Amino acid sequence: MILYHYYHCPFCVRVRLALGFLKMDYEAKAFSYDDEEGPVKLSGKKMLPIVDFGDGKIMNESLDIIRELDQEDRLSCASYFGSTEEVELEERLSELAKPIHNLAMPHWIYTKEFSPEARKYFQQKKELKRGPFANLIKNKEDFLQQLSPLLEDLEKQLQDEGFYRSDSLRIQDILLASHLWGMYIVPEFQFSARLHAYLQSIKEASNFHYMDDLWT
Ligand SMILES: N[C@@H](CCC(=O)N[C@@H](CS)C(=O)NCC(=O)O)C(=O)O
Repeated sequence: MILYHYYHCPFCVRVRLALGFLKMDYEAKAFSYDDEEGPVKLSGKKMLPIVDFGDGKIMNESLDIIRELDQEDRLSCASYFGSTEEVELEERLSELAKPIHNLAMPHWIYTKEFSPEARKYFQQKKELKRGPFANLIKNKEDFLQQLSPLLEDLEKQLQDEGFYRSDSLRIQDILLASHLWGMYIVPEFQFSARLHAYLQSIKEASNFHYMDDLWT
């Protein structure tokens, strides 16, 4: 099985967390963000993650991939997909994603993942929707203020020394952690001790190393 991914991409991180938690063997191949041809050749569109299952099946869409991977329901996908909790969590994720992406994007492009060409490509594409990255940085306090109550509320949903409304790690935790992870890269931000402990416990259970292999 081969996972094609971008390091920073929360949807790709979802799949990496799931693969790690499920202890599945796979090869990870990162695309440069400005490589249009590579993803299109594999799946017909420039969108990652893509998983090549090795039996002729090639899939896009992080949630479809995770459902396919979690055949034994170790992430409790069966009770999550199609439930009111899915609707509620999707709403929470999209609220979180707005400030997180505005805060993280200008910093993602200076991680080792991005060549100068990939950085330019990403910035030009994202600025069409969000405006100049320089303004995102200038307005960072606003985004931090938007994020703060969302994180406070999220923290209230975590069980003592446990996970999101549960004692055990479930798909919900993978979806939350993959979006929150981007904030580790924002210099002006610090997670609360509880949220940091939550994310680290997911990292440990999923043997997740965000960008480690970029340095080997
Ligand atoms: N619904 C998709 C979303 C995936 C997605 O948005 N991927 C972004 C990276 S975070 C992408 O590949 N964008 C390519 C581009 O905009 O050039 C999923 O859940 O897998």
